[in-house]
Amino acid sequence: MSKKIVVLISGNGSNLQAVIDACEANKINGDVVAVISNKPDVYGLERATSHNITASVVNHKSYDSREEYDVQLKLEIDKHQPDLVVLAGFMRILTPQFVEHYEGRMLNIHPSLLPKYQGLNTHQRAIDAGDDVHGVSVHFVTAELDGGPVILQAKVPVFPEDNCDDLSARVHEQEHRIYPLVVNWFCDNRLSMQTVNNQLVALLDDNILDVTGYAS
Ligand code: NHR
Ligand code: GAR
Repeated sequence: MSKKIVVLISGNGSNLQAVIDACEANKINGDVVAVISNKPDVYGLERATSHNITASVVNHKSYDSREEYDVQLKLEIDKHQPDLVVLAGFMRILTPQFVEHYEGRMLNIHPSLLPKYQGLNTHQRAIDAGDDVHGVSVHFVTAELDGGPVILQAKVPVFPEDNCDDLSARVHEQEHRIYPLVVNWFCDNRLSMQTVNNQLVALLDDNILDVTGYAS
């Protein structure tokens, strides 16, 4: 059975586009059934509508607390009964209750080689630290921010003359390759999150993925 995917965004939506394209090319056994943004008027919403995908906004500024916001967001998502929720540049921290509801079926792409540089401004932090390798991680979302089990990473070089935009562009290219691949694994029932020996891990074809992800 083809899986139903809801994608959450806050901006440009280039990762959303990569997932939509892979679905349309039958490289993912699933369909993006809805796109939801916490910010109005972002380009990712236009990408959705131009592919005849339902797009909506649940604006965080209209709610007094994160708890109230997450209740609304969950209602909007669950209208579509998704098998998988994909965070693609979604910029709001989610409450533990929300995360628990989608446990094992929510993915995020984070622009660093986790566990390095959790949180924001990852490219600048990698440059400031003088790293010569940087990259991107896809992980299951847990209550711990950017702390859920890593599934797959891709590495990129950092060159001495790089500024933040150069590095960000290099990472983006890899993001668009690895996110559809991981979404495809999930939709083919190959990927899960489980507790093994008291540790939360990502499993691909029943093999535990290393803490830094497959092929890292
Ligand atoms: N929520 C939970 N519970 N767990 C995760 O792993 C999450 C999450 C929500 C989003 C994406 C994450 C990233 O890949 C993500 C992972 C936003 C912030 C943040 O500080 C941090 C990490 C991520 C996303 N957001 C500010 C906030 O107050 C707002 C920043 C802004 O609007 O620009 O929510 O990096
Ligand atoms: C991506 O680089 C993604 O890794 C990052 O935001 C960008 C979204 O780009 N995510 C985060 O920083 C999450 N806090 P996109 O909107 O073009 O997909």
